[in-house]
Amino acid sequence: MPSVKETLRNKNIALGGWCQIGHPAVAEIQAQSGMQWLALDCEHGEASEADIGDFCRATIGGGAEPFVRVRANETLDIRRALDLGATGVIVPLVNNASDAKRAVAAAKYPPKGIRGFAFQRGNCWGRDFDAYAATDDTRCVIVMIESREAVENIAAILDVEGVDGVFIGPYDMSGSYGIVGQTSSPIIVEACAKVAQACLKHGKAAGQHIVTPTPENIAAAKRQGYTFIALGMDTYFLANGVRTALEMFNG
Ligand code: 3PY
Ligand code: MG
Repeated sequence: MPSVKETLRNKNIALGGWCQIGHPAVAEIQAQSGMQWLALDCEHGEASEADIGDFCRATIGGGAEPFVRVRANETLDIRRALDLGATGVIVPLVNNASDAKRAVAAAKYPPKGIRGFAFQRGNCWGRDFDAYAATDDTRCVIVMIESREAVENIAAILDVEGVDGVFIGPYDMSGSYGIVGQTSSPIIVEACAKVAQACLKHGKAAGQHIVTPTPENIAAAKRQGYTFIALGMDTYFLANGVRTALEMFNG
């Protein structure tokens, strides 16, 4: 199977899963079920930095690529996620080109960036040091567009070299437009369409999280040209499965 990076470069859909529960079994199950990539949510989930290594082991063991949504656009959060074996980072709250440059710099080795060299899990604890250091470009930097400011600056953000694509955060975006939680309001729909169109124009991947998948929202995401798609979420699948079984039981 091509890597996520190659899939996105070829303008194909890279379908992934979302892990808010830190336990590696949750990643293993989603990976074994056929997801191409999984993201460990260190911003809003239960996972912490100490969970990243085992998340990467379980995800790769299950046949998927490990991504980390880092806690914040902080150099060390991005460096640690990659060092622990993530092949991509999803960076929250990128509002302008300078935020995007900061995220890319953290993810790239000099001279392109400021990532520190070391023996670490990502390079098999040093065994593959040279090969790993020479392949920065195989790893993804996805920036989150989740504010009005980011929508207004979308062209400048996409112009930043090293940004592979964007991932829309509809909830934060709704908050920044003063309509908290109204993610299907025409204002947010229009903002998302603007972002998706800008991605198509710049040849970069447009991403979104279909938190509660339905035939309609899946069809809409495909139609609108999104290629970096997270489908569902561990917590949602679990709660939904429990509710469905209870309904079946209770008639
Ligand atoms: C948001 O909607 O703001 C998110 O970050 C979703 O993951
Ligand atoms: Mg958010």
